[in-house]
Amino acid sequence: MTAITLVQGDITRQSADAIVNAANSSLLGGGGVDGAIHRRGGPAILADCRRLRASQYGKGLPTGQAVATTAGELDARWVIHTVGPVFSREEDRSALLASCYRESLKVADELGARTVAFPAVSAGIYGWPMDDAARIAVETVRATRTAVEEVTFVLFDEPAYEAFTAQVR
Ligand code: AR6
Repeated sequence: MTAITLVQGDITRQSADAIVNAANSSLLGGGGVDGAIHRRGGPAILADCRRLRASQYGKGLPTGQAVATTAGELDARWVIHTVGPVFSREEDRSALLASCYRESLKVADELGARTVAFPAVSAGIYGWPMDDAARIAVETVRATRTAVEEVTFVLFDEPAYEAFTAQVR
């Protein structure tokens, strides 16, 4: 059983074996959590991302997938970058959002990570409604077979924290 913990705060201040980044396909950085992780983690993360682009992901990391790099200066061993779907009212992309959590946990298992911190993937710049993002996140982690012992959702603000709290009750 994987324990689920909720924290309100900045994920770049979190200590965990692996910290998950809500990245974009380019893997070359952006705003939101992605910007914060690269800022605080330092240039080693981007250097790893560039290597991954050159070796494996010339066309970018597909939505719903995950890949690990060093965590640089962060208090973690790895950053797991995952690409959430942009929210759409016309098309149900929930399976892709669930895939982000599943694939990140799969990468964590491959690395031997026992504690993993997630942000609310897709629930910022990508526009996913927070309540639904929280439901998919919690349901997917609960349904995933993994050796990860603790998943911590690090929620940036009070509404996000409340949305996740409603799901773990
Ligand atoms: N710690 C924890 N949560 C955070 C932090 C932080 N330091 N900063 C923001 N959040 P977002 P997305 C919350 O936009 O929606 C980037 O440009 C934020 O309030 O970071 O998946 C990427 O490069 C929200 O609840 O990720 C992509 O282009 C949640 O984290 C795009 O944004 C996710 O917001 C990805 O958009």
